[in-house]
Amino acid sequence: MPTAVRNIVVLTGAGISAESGLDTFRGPGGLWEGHRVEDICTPEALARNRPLVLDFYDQRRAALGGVKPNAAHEALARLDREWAGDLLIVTQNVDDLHERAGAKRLLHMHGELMSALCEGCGGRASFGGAMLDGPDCAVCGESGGVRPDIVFFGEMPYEMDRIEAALAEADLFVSIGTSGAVYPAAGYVQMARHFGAETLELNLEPSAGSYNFDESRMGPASVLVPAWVD
Ligand code: BJW
Repeated sequence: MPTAVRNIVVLTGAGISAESGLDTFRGPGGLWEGHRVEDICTPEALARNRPLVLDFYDQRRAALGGVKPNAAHEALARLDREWAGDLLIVTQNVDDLHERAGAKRLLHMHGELMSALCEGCGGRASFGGAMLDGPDCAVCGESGGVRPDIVFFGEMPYEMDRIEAALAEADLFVSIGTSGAVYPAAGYVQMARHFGAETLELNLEPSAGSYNFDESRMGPASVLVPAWVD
């Protein structure tokens, strides 16, 4: 790590959880194989076929019980514990592997599988069951309007102000395991550069925006992330 670095923003995507056994979204064997994204991951799809969407996320929530954090999540948790400067880990992932590894300075910009969102009151509450069973909102008590706390296409990601403030102060921006196909996260490398940060990509293969990074290292996250952190 260069000595001038004090404030770090880390962006993670599905690739960091791939070696834990969770499928990525794009490419062969991706999560949406067999599902068209527009059938699952939009507010319109939820309105059109609520049971299909609830079942898709119920299955993914259940699958979390069978996986565990890998060396890349653990290395970032170690960085979180030991880094004296500012650090923000922004994950696009809806799994809970960063927090299970022990990361604290973390936010989930695309929501969380283990959380429920009430369409009535807007309340968010941790949730570990099956939504197809028809849960009540833990905040307002109403039934029928609880949905996965997931940011669908066309919806505003969480904590945009906090992320952009951290990017404006960052000395180093590191992107791990993301294809750079989905905005606004795909634009963070340019934003960080604009504010003067160095930029580093750690990914299995060059992402869509690879040319925006000062440095790109290619390989599995379980190898590259510990090598970068330690
Ligand atoms: C490894 C590895 C290993 C594998 N080690 N690496 C036209 C132009 C620009 C934007 C738009 C547009 N039309 C519409 C938009 C906006 C839209 C968008 O970006 N669409 C694109 C498809 C073009 N975005 C939105 O709608 C967002 N909201 C929004 O924009 O609000 C308005 C706004 C306005 C102004 C400012 C700010 C906001 C919302 C996006 C919501 C995304 N939701 C999802 C689903 C989450 C729930 C779920 O899990 O089901 O989030 S989509 C899906 O993609 C998921 C992911 O978080 C996201 C990113 O995917 P990710 O993580 O990059 O995974 P992959 O599979 O793509 O890549 C994995 C990578 O890992 C690969 O590169 C592999 O090589 C690598 N890898 N194994 C290291 N072992």
